[in-house]
Amino acid sequence: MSETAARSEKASYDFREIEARWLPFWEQDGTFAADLDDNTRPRKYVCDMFPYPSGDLHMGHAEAFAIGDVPARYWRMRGFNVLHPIGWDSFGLPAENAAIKNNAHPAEWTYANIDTQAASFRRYAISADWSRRLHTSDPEYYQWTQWLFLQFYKRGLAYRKDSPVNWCPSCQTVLANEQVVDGACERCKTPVTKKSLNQWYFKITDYADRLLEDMQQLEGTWPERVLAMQRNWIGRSTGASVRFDIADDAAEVGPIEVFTTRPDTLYGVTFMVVAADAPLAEELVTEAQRAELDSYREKLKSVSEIERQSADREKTGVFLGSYALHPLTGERLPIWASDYVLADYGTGAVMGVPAHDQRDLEFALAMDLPVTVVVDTGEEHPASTGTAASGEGTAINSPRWEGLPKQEAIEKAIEVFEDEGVGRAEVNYRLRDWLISRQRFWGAPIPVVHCADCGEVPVPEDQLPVTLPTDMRGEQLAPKGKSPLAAHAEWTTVSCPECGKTATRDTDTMDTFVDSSWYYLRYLDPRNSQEVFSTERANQWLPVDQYVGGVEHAILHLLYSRFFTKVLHDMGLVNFTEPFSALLNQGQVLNGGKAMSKSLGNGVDLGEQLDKYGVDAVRLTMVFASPPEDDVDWADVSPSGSAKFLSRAWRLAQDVTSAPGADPTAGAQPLRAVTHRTIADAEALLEDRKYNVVVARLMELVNAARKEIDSGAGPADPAVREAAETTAQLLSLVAPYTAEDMWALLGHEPSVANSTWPQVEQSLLVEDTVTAVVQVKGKLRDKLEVPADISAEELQQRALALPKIQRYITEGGGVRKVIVREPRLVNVVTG
Ligand code: ANZ
Ligand code: ZN
Repeated sequence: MSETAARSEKASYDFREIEARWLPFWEQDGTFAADLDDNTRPRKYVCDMFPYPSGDLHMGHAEAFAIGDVPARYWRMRGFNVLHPIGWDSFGLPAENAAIKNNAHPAEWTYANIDTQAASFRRYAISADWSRRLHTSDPEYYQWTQWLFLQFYKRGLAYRKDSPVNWCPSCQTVLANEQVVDGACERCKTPVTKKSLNQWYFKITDYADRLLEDMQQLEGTWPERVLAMQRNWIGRSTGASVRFDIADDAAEVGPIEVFTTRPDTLYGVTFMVVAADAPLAEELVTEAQRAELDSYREKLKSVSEIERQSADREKTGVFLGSYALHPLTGERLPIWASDYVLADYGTGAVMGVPAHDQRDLEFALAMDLPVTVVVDTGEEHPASTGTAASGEGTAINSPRWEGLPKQEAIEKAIEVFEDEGVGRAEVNYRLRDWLISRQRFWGAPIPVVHCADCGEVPVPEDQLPVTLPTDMRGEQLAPKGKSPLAAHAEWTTVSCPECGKTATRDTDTMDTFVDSSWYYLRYLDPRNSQEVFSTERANQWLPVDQYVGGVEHAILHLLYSRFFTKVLHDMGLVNFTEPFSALLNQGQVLNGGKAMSKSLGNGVDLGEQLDKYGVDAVRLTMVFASPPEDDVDWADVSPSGSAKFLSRAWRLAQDVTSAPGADPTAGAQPLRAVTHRTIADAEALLEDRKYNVVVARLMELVNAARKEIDSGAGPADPAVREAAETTAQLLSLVAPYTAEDMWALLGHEPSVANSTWPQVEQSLLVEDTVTAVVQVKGKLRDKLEVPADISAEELQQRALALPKIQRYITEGGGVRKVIVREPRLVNVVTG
């Protein structure tokens, strides 16, 4: 049936009617379901970072998903077999807190929110394949999260250890370093304390080097700042480790190993410092000094990690009473304990080189320790200026590498260490192992059983999933310093998989970052109950061609996903080593220059915007506002302007009177040139992800077509049809409802999303040119043909390159000034 016939001729643009017409069509048609077994077309995988079901969709989702839909729809029209799935990251604390408050089970809140978001997503008309929808809190999903844990465990990549952890006294849970912001819990803002707990870790440090090196694959397709953040987080330092024996009065302890990036400063060591909260401090302290150390350590407990690391903090410490021996001179060096040395970096001990390290200098000045200069940097004596001499220079007072410049001195020092057997070259990383256990309910239970006889026993794979109990609710989920699961005797009590005796389940659940480290693989095979995913499909479809999401995930989520992919690669499950070939970080949606927030009262409700302006106008506004990477300030944009443009575009389709298939070559050539120039430019702009410019160009095309209808050849001109069809196709990338309706009005079968991208006619692309004149000192000297839209820089460059003009310049004594009036005039002032 032709849609055109069914409608009155004078109908006006009504987004509600259009939305109601097409949403059911796409759903019934299954327009966006991917056929993964179709090997006839090249593949593209577009993945949006999946949402957390915190409530309904918000403006940030609206922006991210509008942006991610552009390449997905574009590639589809270009003939690719496009996979564009959707799912939910549905484990996590908020569900649990809501359950406690409302005397419910976390699943109730979670799945209710997912339903709400799913309805909004459908209305928002993302070209998503709903048949592969997944939720990380479904047992069908977390069974495989647990299975992956077991594989990590088998490979020695999952282990337990006691360690001081960040503890939020209010959430009653462990926090990863990155969940501690300014010394407080990221979620509830309570100051974080330290607590020693037995915790599960993933050994991501084994992959530190590969995580760094493989970034070469991402150069140019990931934002440079994200790569820089990853690099910093991994924090590779090269240097040496050096061994210091303990002086004879305490010979049964030690030696102390230190990591240093400046082995060339060894002769400048005047003291040693160990982390006050490390076991080493306790080993090294003499009886006489023990009480002092204890009281220092007590005070330290209330100091946050951030404070400890802040550079301008006053240095404090305790002399431990013992001495180390300088490995080359044998000199006795006092050993101190201080909080500026971190227990979990390097070896937790440093050699104090106050002349060349600022922190050591401050410590030496505070404790009245000697400052020995061993690199001549030309700077004044650090003890008198308070500033360490950290610049380049040559070694002095350093018998074994006297006179060598810094880099050579470093190399020589390492050689000497190796010869003397006191040290060696070493690489150190800031990256720590990934603490994955949480003492919370709403996560994937760690599939391990603890048996009095057998110890730690992994749950056999055929007993997965270890499901969460469904009969806990409300107060039963409240944090009590250990996992709420520990209180469920029936759940925790099991027979040991190895010996059959009564044993207990591990009651910790996994960090939700574990769930999100592999979901992009599960999308290929979300209902597979036999394996985690199909290797064959994964190798066909991944790496993801375009990953889209917020820069707040620039470090952890991406690092963990990269780590998972490498482990899966090593297990032989995938043949690639990076999960995401290209990454796009969309900007934030602001209102009045600030992030939207409840406390500022500047929030904008997405639902209201959609009701008022329509889905397409909101989507178009998001994409048109700025390049995708930049922020969008909702106070500065005009969704009503977008709605007007959409109605203008739509009217084109309504006005066209030529029949489908009419030959455009008979139509108005200038309009055809605009149409084809728009298509050609759009292709380049889309590859370049300048989606906002595509919209701007589309607006020009609509204007040109309107002009042709109103004051040119009129609505029967087949060139007008061509322009309107092109508009519908390009517009479908951002405003799918309007575009689909236009497509139907133009007499085509739906869906425009599956239409073939228009072919550019090269012959129509010849540029408009103009003649520019070049003057030297006001006299006409030469002319040249240039594109009408040439830039001032380009015009100047071309003019100055003319041989004639160069001659006049040389004769005139060189260029003094150039005046450019693009595209028609360049005047060179010489002398
Ligand atoms: C002596 C020295 C002399 C150092 C000098 C620097 C300059 P990055 O680059 O961050 O890896 N260090 C080592 N372990 C530490 C710890 N647990 N807590 C605090 N500081 C520690 O830093 C390595 C440098 O940081 C090491 O090199 C050590 O100080 C210090 F002119 O050793 B250096
Ligand atoms: Zn046992």
